[in-house]
Amino acid sequence: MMKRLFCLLCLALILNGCKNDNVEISNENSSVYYEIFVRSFYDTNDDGLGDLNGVRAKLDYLEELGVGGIWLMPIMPSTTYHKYDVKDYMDIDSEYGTLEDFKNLVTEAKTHHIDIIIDLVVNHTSAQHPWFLDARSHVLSDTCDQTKYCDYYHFTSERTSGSVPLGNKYYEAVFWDQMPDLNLDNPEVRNEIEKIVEFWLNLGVKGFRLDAATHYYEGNNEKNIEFLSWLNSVVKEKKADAYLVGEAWTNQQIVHDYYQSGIDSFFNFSLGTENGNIIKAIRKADGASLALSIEKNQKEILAMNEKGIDAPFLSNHDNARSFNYFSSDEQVKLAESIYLLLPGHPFIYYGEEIGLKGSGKDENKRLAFLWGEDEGKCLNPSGMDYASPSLYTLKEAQKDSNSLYHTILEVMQIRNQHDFLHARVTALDVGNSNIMLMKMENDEETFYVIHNLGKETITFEYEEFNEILHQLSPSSQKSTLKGQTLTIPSYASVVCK
Ligand SMILES: [Ca+2]
Ligand SMILES: [Ca+2]
Repeated sequence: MMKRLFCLLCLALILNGCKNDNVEISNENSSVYYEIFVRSFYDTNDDGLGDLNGVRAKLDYLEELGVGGIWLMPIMPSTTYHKYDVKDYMDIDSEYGTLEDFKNLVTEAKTHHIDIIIDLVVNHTSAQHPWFLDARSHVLSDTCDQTKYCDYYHFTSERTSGSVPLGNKYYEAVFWDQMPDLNLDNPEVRNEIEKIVEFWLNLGVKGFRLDAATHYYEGNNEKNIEFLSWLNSVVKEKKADAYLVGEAWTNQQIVHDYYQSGIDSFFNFSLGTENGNIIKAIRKADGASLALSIEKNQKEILAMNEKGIDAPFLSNHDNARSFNYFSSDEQVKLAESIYLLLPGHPFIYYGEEIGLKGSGKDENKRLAFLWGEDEGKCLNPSGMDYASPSLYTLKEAQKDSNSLYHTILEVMQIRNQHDFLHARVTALDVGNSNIMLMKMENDEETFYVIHNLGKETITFEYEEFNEILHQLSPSSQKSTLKGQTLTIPSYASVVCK
């Protein structure tokens, strides 16, 4: 009974916090994905390595957080801790569990309204993949005419940039000699990829995160777009509502071109990461320019693909943790509320909600989630050298109502009450560059998202404001609307209609 009362109290607080009584807050329409490095998330068999059953064990947690999808970093058999070198595209790495575990995860995720997308790494395989092992032995015995697998890769007689020697030949391996690049021009390779995507779609995945999309054909964007178009048709033919998000880690103009492929989303690297527009805008207190860049970006995406969807994020497994970007807690919270209240599919990187830290070596960016209890605890990747990984554990963060965790939870609850996914953005100028004001329109409603990136409270008038729907403030000072005049404290956010 006590527990029940406590829960009701929590719910009342949450609803009150959102200033929207009688609204059931659910993740059912959430368009926010949560990126998980399975190895560092939650361990269920006490070997210190997170596993698929661990992800399943935390579906309640993720549903409560308000996410609607999970991106699982590579889960297929591999030789490395990160598993971006795949040895077998149709199985689960034994460190993470079994195909049975995967099926259970997908089934249970559905009951939590959570979709699963998995990392699809087809620029290269592992050098231990049977295709490459076969090719390798035929290259070494100069009998490539007796196998089809030499043509799965790029063997050359001359050294090229990104190639490594093997016998008297070279093979393309742009990332690492243990990651040979596939020959994506070979119809047999494309046929294999088709079988792989079919295999996972049949297991119930919503779609795929496409690793290294700018490297498919090194330095050839035109061919990359052609390959992505092909992959998009292959997937959508099998599952019309599949979701595909590409990693095209390059400048924004090129990313816009990639949208021609029909791939739903590409990660917005210009916006996120340590050098991205959100961080720059907060440092310069320039919300007006940020709003303009959001509007412009969306227009350019839609010009290339009318169904294109942005995929904003702050950080991921290849970048310094976003908590490292700022000196003040208020700025971190503001960054979260800026990107989590944008159109599209925002991606939270696991641990972001507890202020997990890490920069420098890749291992440091992929540290164990800190649940604050022994149960489920994972070992950090070996080789990491980051001293103090987190401000707090989840347990501590949940107890502290001022924690980043609570800010993110609140932002997610706000987001999930509106159709942010399909909102069209117009940047509005209020004559103060600290203010980021975006008009958002979807088929059902028009609303306004306002952030104050400045250090002072700002008061301004905007004729279309009627009512504050939701607000967030890092201080005890609240935003107010009198008539059409809004007063918004430093680093606060407001959603108005
Ligand atoms: Ca384990
Ligand atoms: Ca390649």
